[in-house]
This record gives sequence, C-alpha cells and structure tokens, in this order.
Amino acid sequence: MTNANAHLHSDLFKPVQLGAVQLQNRIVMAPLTRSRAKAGDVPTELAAEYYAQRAGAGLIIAEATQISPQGKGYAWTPGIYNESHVAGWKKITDAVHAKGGRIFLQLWHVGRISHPDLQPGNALPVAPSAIKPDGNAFTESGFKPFVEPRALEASELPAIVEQYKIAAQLSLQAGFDGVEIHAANGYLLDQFLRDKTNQRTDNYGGSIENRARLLLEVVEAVTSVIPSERVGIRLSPISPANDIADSNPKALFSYVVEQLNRYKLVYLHVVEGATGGPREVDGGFDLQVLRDLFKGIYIANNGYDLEMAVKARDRNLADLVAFGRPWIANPDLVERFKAGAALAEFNQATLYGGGAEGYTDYPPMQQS
Ligand code: 8OZ
Repeated sequence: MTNANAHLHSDLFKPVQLGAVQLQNRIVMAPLTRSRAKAGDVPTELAAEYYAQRAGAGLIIAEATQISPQGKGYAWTPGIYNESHVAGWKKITDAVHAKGGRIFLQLWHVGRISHPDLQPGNALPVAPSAIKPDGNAFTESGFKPFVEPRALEASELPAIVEQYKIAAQLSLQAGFDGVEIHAANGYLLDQFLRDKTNQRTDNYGGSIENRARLLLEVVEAVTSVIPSERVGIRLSPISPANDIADSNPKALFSYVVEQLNRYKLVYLHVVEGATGGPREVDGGFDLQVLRDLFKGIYIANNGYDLEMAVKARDRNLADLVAFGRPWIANPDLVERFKAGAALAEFNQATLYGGGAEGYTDYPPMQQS
C-alpha cells in the first residue's frame, strides 16, 4: 500500500450503526442552507435530485427547516409544518433511500435571526429577550438590517415546544430516518442557552438550568413522540455565529450535555470553533470535554479535510465526521476521498437562491 492510499485503512469508509439505521460510512453531509424552496416553504423536486446525488454520504443531514412560519429567517428556506411539506420531503427521502443513503432532517426556529419581511403578518421576530443582533437578514428583496425582536412571553413557549414535536412526527411521516434538533449557530434554542442573548428574569433565564430549560423541553417533547434513537442534536458551544456569546460556555454546555444524556439521543453533532470559520476561538475550551460527557455518537464538524478526518478516527476523537461546504461542488465526495482526487470549488454566486445552476449541475468526478 502506497502512502497516497494510507487513508483507505481508515474506518471512515466502513459501515457503522447509528441507532436504528446502518450507515455506509462515517462521512456525514452537514446541513447546508441553499434557499431553493417554493412558495409556501415547500421543497422542490430539484432538491430530490440534489440530495440523491449526495446519497453516498453515510448520513445526510438535510438543510435547516423551519418548524413554523415564525421560525423562518431566510428567503426560500423549506418548512416542515404541514402536509405539503411532508409530500415535498417524501420525494427527497425516497430518492435518497433508493440510492442506499440515509437522511435526517434538521429542525429549526431562527428566533431573532429574521426580519418582518419573512414573518407572518410582517410581525417582529421573536427571541428570549428584546436584543437586536448585529448584521443583516437575507430577505427575498436582499439583505436588510436585523431589527429589535420581541421578547417571547413564557406563556408562548409551550406552543413552540409543540411545534417541534409535530415537526418531528411529520419528519418521520415524510420518510426521514430521524431528526436533528438545531440548537446551534445563534438561533432560537441557542439564544435561550447563552447569556448574551438571554437576559430573562423568569424560569427561562438567569441560571444555566433556567437557560437550558426550553431546549430540554423540546428534547423531551420530541423524544416523547419519536424514538430517541432517531433524534440527534447540534450544538456550537464556542461559535459567535449570529452575534451570540456566553460568559461561561464550558459550564453551560457541560450541563446541557449531561442533561441530554437523560434522553438517550443517538448523536451529538458539534460545530467545533466558529461556524464556517476558525476552529480555534478566543475564550473557547477543549470540546472533547463534551464528547467525553456524551453517552452516544459524536459527530465532529467544522473545517475538516480528509486528513483531519482520518486523524480524528485514528485518535478516536470523533465517531463520525461531518463535512459541509465540500459537498456543494462534490456530489460524490466519498468517492473522491477514496480516490484521493482533487476537490472542486463551489461558486459563491449560486450558493443561495436560484435553481439548478450551482445546485444540481456539479458533475461527479469521472465527468469533471
Ligand atoms: C448559512 C446561511 C443560512 C443559514 C446555520 C442554518 O448557520 C444555518 C445557515 C447558514 O445553521
């Protein structure tokens, strides 16, 4: 065996069990927002082609998908809250399964990372506290500055928890192998967790226990209606994405992970570092602490290449490794890794919105 093929020894390319399902390999397609849904937040047939092209992943985690109209924060993102969403997603899960792939859906509520243009009745986006994020929202008419959100009443939270529960049930009806609760990247659940965005004085703010309450209620609700071996979660403990921060992330996320163990979730998916940015972050901590605490499968993500992924397996630092951006222009990413082939670069201009261009037209390697 030549050194160039040394990576083929890695069990990255071997099947592994993930709760109820067997994966063909340990390489995951991370959730990627592509903003190509139709009116009514319905995913398209083009999305079925796009995901089927990527079915060589051990697991696809489909793009962040809003659990309610209020949970939407970007133009043209898909939903999972009614029958047309179930019908739309069913075509996608069928297409992926037909090619031997496995697919989870990422359940999303953006909280304050939205804009009245994207909200029902042009209402204000909601959040734990009325604190405006820095930055801009991606609306159908371009980028617009974020606004100061409306702080949720505690009495509104049970309905949001219920929406996660319904979305989980609808996801299984749509043929997904499971769901990932999106508690990362500065969206609603993360806004409750971290003290820069949560300044509430009720049972949902203040102490770590209180800030983790909404997330744990969501986990409890989701695992009460679908098997916990079909439920994963994503956290980004040290990421500043979407203008978020915490005064003691190690204590906060250690508590969260310890509590999550009560629900026997199938995996913990961690964005290691700044989302889409550096892996090392000021004020960060060693995220292996969380892996050690969690009694389930650990999916590592953020800035991995093949060499890092092989090392992560050799040193047992992760069970599965999720790649995001490399999947965009490399639909056959696993085959390219095996072959040691060069990776194609994606076109930034066709990342969000539009149709087939820059979405389903990236060729597999033999045609490149
Ligand atoms: C990039 C663009 C739009 C959404 C996330 C769902 O950060 C996202 C997202 C990323 O988790």
